[in-house]
Amino acid sequence: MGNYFQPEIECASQEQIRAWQDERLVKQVRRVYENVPYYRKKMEEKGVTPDNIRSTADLHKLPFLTKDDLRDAYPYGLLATPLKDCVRIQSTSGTTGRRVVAFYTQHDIDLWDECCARAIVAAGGTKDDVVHVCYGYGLFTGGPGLNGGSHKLGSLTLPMSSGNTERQIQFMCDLGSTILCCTPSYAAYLAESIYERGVRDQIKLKAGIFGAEAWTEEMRQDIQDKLGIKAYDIYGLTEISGPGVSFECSEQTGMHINEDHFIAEIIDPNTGEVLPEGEKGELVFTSITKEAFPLLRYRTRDICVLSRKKCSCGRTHVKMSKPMGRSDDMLIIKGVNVFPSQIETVLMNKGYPANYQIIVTRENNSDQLEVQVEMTPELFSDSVSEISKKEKDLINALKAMLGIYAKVTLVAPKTITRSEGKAVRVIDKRNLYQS
Ligand code: DLL
Repeated sequence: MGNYFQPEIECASQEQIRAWQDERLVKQVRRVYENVPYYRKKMEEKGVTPDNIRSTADLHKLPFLTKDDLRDAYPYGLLATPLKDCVRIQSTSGTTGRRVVAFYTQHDIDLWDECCARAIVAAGGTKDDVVHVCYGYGLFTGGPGLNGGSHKLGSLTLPMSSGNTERQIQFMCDLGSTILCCTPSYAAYLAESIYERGVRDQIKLKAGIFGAEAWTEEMRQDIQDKLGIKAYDIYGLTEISGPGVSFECSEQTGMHINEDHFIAEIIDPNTGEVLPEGEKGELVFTSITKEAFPLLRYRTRDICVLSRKKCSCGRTHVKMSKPMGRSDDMLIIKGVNVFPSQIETVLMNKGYPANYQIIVTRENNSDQLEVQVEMTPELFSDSVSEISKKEKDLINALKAMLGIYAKVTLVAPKTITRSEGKAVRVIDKRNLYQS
């Protein structure tokens, strides 16, 4: 239990942060080189030895790791400690190919819990809070991560896991949950369900810590208004530990990366070249304190911008923007790059709820984009001609945003399946047509 706003670390000077990173990187590279033959081979192929890495200025000399490497090295190939020193595994939610399995020593779990405790504190949490965790538990890192952070802080932790919305709301009312942790899509669903049951005045929530999937500023506003809370973003990935790699503070303008544990770079996803601060590109992480599964220069595929602009909360750790898409889930439709977040922005700006699905098909060798959007009960009671006017209006707004035509279908309330974890927003059927 303790105070997890750690100003001596989180508000350290840039020089101090750099000094920690330099020292930890040098040690980590040597450890990995000596203990992970898979990465040593990659370094040798690039003609790099630990002697070439004397500070973070040399980071760019190291080879990248990708998800393919993790699959090739599955399950033990990237372990840097003996398996007997590991106490836990977690795994990605990926459904295709071989799963990614990450290992943790007790030290790794302690650091991870600390990162999540910092996130809860940055959202206004204290030991007096009741932290309602409805991220999934088990192999997914969401539940265990926030659970660990809440314990570390000494808050009362409700390990709800996902699903059973009725029980979630009941516990929220009965036990006075003050901080909600779940995916933003589930938060939106909970907000809708709380409203329908007319129990909004019985809940004591003050903040939410939402992540694991992309969500827009418009969706944040909607959740904040509906639940009467402040909604904070949290980011992370299984390969680098889980949630808490970065988190939002009171400014709500990007997420501070825990730079005492992770070095972030932004690269051009096509050339691999490191980009200067402020440029948009793919986020790459090097974990400098992890023992069991320390990945060096891991390409996340998330597209972001980093900023060292002074933050009003006092924290000095670099901030990453909300991921603006993934270099691998950007859709190319009729040759045009389309990010699902652009579509969400249009829908939310037009006042639609965050229940939508993007369906891509190929007919006669031509890509077709369809956006199915759920109507609110009020909209649903409109006349057919009114609804078709609304569809036309959305088609025009999407055309202005994306530059291409999208068919819009307004569907009845509650017809799009709700997610209790990460929402399935995109159904790309084009692969089905490939021979
Ligand atoms: O989603 C870890 C997590 C759990 C983060 C709970 C936050 C809260 P994975 O399942 O390995 O881990 O998925 C990692 O999810 O590379 C991003 O593409 C996406 N992602 C995670 N957080 C955010 C976020 C967890 N705040 C992948 N905004 C990452 C947008 C996010 N995308």
